[in-house]
Formats: sequence, C-alpha cells, structure tokens
Amino acid sequence: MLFKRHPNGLDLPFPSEITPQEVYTGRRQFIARMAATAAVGSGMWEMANRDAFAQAAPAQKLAARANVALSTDEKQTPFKDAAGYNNFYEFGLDKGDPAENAHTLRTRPWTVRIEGEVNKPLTLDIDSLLKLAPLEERIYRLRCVEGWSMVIPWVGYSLSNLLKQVEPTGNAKFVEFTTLADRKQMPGLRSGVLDWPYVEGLRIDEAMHPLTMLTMGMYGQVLPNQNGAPVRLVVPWKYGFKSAKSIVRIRLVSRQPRTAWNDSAPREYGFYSNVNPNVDHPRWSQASERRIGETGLFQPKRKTLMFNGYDQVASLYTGMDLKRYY
Ligand SMILES: Nc1nc2c(c(=O)[nH]1)N[C@H]1C(S)=C(S)[C@@H](COP(=O)(O)O)O[C@H]1N2
Ligand SMILES: [Mo]
Repeated sequence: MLFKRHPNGLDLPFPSEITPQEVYTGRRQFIARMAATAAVGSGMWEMANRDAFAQAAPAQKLAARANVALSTDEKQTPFKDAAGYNNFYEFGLDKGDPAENAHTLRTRPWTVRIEGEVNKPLTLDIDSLLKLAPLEERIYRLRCVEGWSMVIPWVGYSLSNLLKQVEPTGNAKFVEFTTLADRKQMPGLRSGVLDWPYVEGLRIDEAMHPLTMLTMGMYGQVLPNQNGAPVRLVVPWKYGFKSAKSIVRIRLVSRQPRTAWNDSAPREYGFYSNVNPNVDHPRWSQASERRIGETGLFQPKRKTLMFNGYDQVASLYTGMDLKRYY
C-alpha cells in the first residue's frame, strides 16, 4: 500500500480538532463530508473496523496479579479499540494501518540487550523477561499527544526490576530505548516521517519510578503486534510517544539521549513530554482530550489532568520549569 506523507508527524486529523468545524459548517453537512472522505481517526473509523478483529486467531493468555493500587477504576477502553486504533509508524501512518500491517512482525525469537553504564550488561530473550519479575496487571490511562486517550489494562512489571539487575553505574543518568527497525518486517520504514530506528529516552529517576512499566501484554494476553509486541514501555504520565514499542535495546547513558520525535520536530515534541494541560502543543491545545471507544464523535471532551492524573510523579520535577522543559 501507499503511505501518506504527513510532513509534521503526529498531527493526523483527529476528532478533537474537528469540533469547531462542526459548529460552523453545520452538523448535517459535516457528517456528509466526514463520510465522503472516509476519515480515519474518528468514530466512523471505529465502526468501519469492528469486523477486522473478529477472525483474529486467539492470542496467548498471560496471567497476572491485579495491582489495584496503581490502577485506575475508570471504564476500560474496549479491546478492539485499543488494538485497532494505533500509532506505530513503522507499520503506517493511519490509525488502522498497524492492525492491518503488523502481522509481518516476528516477535519470536526476540532479544533485548541492556548495556551502557552498567556493571552487568545482559541480553535477555522474551521468556526470560516474562520470568524476571511477577507479572502485574495495571489499568493505566494513556494520553496521546494528539489529544485522545484510552484506559488499558497492561501486563508487565516496573522497569526498575530489570534496571536493578544490570547494576547501573554512578554515571547512568539517562536511559535510551531503541526499537526494532527492519525494512523486511516493517513497511512503514519506507516513509521518511522519522529517522529510524524509533528512539526514546527517560531520565534515570523517571525510568526507576514504580509507575514506569515494562510491558509484555494487555487485556490478559500477550501484546498484539500493533501494540508493540513482544515488549514495550508504558510511561503513563507522559504523552504516548514516550512509550516505545517493540524494544530491542536499553542503554544506560551519562547524557540526555536524542529522541526520534524531538529530532523530527524539536519545538513540538520535547524530551520530557509530561502530560500538561497548561503547556499547549504549538499547533493545538492540550487542555482536553477525547476518550477513544467510550464516547461518540460529538461527545464533550474530558479535561486533561496534570501528569495525566499521576500526581505521585510531581516530586520528580520539583523546581523545574515545565514550560521550558516540555
Ligand atoms: N516504535 C514505536 N513506538 C511507538 C510509536 C511508534 O510510532 N513507533 N508511537 C507512539 C505513540 S504516538 C503512541 S500514542 C503509543 C500508542 O500505543 P498504543 O497503540 O498501544 O495505544 O505508542 C507509542 N510508541
Ligand atoms: Mo501518541
């Protein structure tokens, strides 16, 4: 298939930007135009793609103990939305592309190399990762920088379990995450939207925070490929793009690593990218969000919460100007 080129990256049309237009165009006309353009990233997308998952093979179950203390009690996003409305640019730029294309990703055998400023570098395969610490289910909010959110029951454990095993040296100040970039498996690499591989990073105290999750599953089963199988990061107080998918290398480093989104549009995507309703994206407000799956296209939006509601991380940023370090 052909990939559309979105020159500015994470700015595909999505419903939170549609509402004002709906108001001045008139709802009738607006609906007709939405249908005519068969817009993705909308309630109509959700309707059109319901059936795509009906025939999917049953996924491997992943048992986990519920971590109630770290879970929200908000209504979970339906699985079909969480596994059907994705950002995974290695498999295409539209929300339905990863679900359609990611079957070519080979998730076994798979290894993750943990190296850099550590006393005990390690290479672990997926089975070793699954056994490294007790698996927990944590229901987290995920807030995409584009203005939508989901509530997803992830399966994994705190990344700190893994980082402690490799014994970070005193020089380990940041952690860099590199994800798979294989043209044979990932048709989206043909698009020049990012400088592959997708790289993300955290400060070491952010990476060691108990909320930061190394994730192998969701909804009680192994991750669907489009959600970042076989292993990804989930950092719930940051915009979704910090939660790198399909990780192959974790490197502890002394200096702040470059990141793919920051390289591509530095004014728009900072290194920190904490969810913050008071710091707008240069091209749109971050004050509110649309909850995928739960709400219809014309449903009022929700207020976005500071740190996505995860107040327990506030102390990591004491004294920091979060407008400057966005
Ligand atoms: N490797 C890789 N990881 C990625 C992305 C990507 O394009 N490539 N997209 C990010 C973005 S923008 C979001 S919002 C989340 C989406 O995760 P989900 O599809 O599981 O909801 O994945 C993040 N991780
Ligand atoms: Mo995102």
